[in-house]
Amino acid sequence: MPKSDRSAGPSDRPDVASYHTLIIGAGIAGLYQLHRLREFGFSARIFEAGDGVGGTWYWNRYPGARLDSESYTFCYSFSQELLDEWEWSERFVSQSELLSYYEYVADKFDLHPHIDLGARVSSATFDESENVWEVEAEDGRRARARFVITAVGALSAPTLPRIEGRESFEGEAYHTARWPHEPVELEGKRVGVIGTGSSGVQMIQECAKVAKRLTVFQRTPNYCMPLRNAPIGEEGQRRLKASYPEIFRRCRKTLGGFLYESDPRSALECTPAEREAYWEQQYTKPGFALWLGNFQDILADEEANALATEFVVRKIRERIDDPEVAEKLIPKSHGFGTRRVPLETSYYEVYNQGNVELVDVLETPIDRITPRGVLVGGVEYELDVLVYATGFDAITGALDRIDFRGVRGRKLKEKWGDGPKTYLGMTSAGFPNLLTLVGPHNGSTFCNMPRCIEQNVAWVADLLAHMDDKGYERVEATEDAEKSWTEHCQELASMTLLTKTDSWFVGVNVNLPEKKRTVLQYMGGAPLFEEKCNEVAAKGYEGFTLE
Ligand code: NA7
Repeated sequence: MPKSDRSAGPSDRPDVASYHTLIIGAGIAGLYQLHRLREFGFSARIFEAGDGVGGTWYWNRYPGARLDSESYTFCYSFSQELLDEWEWSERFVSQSELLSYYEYVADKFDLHPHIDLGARVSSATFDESENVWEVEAEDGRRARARFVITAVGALSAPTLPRIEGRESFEGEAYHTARWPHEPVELEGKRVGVIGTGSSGVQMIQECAKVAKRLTVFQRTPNYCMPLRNAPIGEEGQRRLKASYPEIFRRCRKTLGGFLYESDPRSALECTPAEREAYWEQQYTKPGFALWLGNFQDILADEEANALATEFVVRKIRERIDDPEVAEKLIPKSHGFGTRRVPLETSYYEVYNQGNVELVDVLETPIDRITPRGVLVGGVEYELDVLVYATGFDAITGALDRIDFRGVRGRKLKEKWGDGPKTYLGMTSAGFPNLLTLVGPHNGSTFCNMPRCIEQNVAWVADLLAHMDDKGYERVEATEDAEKSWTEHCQELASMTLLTKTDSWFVGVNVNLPEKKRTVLQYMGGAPLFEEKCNEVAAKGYEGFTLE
């Protein structure tokens, strides 16, 4: 139960501000965690690296940046007032609209006075004598807190390619996740994009509309599917608001926290005509309908996956005029849905335009970046603007960039050197009072983020309230609980084709050759994850030592 007289935090020291909880990050997770803890009466503060709130949606402001989740499944569900007040203009809104939403949320719940902006946390050290974390930001700002909750995002540590000559480029160069706040002029320019993941695909289709010449440097093609965006009119708003309870109820039951549920049939048991009819039906639906609403075995069985892949390949081929270009755009190294499926509106048609050229850098790798452009197989592509849509050090990257020191000064990064070891994807033995929202092995890493974030946040707040009620100052996962959770995550991962394919899902990143292939996600689905977390809480936080 919320209380207004919760403990303020560890004993004050005159030189450092002291809080019950210090949250790192003011994105979707951090904002809600701050609100929830404040509702519970705890003193809490956020250190946020950016100069504004919104996390991922603050940083990713490249042209075309847009939701791939339906806006009305991506919003917070915890406040009826907020649901009533806010109106989404489109089924899949743009980054700017989403960012306005987070700013509105921060204002509405009076969160700004509790957020330090421009405070990029560099270290967090656990003081065992007092059971307190000492947190420091790069600019020297410090805080002491009983608990640290990380809300640093799963895709927030961008990576740049390790290509010779990168620094020598004399034009403008930007990573999609570090796009400038000022408008970047692309009209009439010679633009190059390296990377064809979700960010690259969104960027490319916008850029192709205005660039004089767009050169796409593609390593691995992806199976991109139609987004099918649409405006939400007045009648749509009314219906949407009336259906929020049903929307959230349905999302809570599906594996990925979306409205799409896989079909219980096996693709292999259906006749070719039945399969085709089902796929055609799913293909006309928006978003991830075909990916996450497919036959139950297409992401587990190679034969079933090959059939679905054939269907998707046909759909892609139909949209590209030049068969040679089409061949290059069709993935050969993996089956449909085994990597994150980028969503698009005009992506394939872009390659029918005279101002767009596709350069296959898998066939002929980039030699180097030159002052004037990109050199591939001895051909120099001259550019005014070079865009790196080259992805992230996923899931563990943002945590690794903070020097976490737990019991006896142990470094989290070193502990996780061979892959993360966690209990419930929210805690790690040897790091008491440290809670990771959307951390590795957490249900939210393969989920429609806000749906699972709300579960994470509520569970963590309940744990802290329980500790406060009982007078506990320290919570730590046991080694045994951590071992069995980590093994459980590995076992679940072995059942899906997603972990057999190279992608950020399994920590494979061409720009981070030192990062080991590992299980980063919880693949049991959101409902099972929530059930496990609730079970642990119901058993008095089984698997934790509370002192
Ligand atoms: P992704 O999906 O990791 O995509 C990165 C892209 O950049 C991908 O096509 C990479 O090719 C390519 N890349 C990376 N480094 C290089 C080098 N050195 N040379 C050529 N090409 C390179 O990142 P996104 O930002 O698009 O999306 C991340 C997630 O954000 C997405 O899944 C959604 O969940 C939202 P590769 O595949 O490694 O061959």
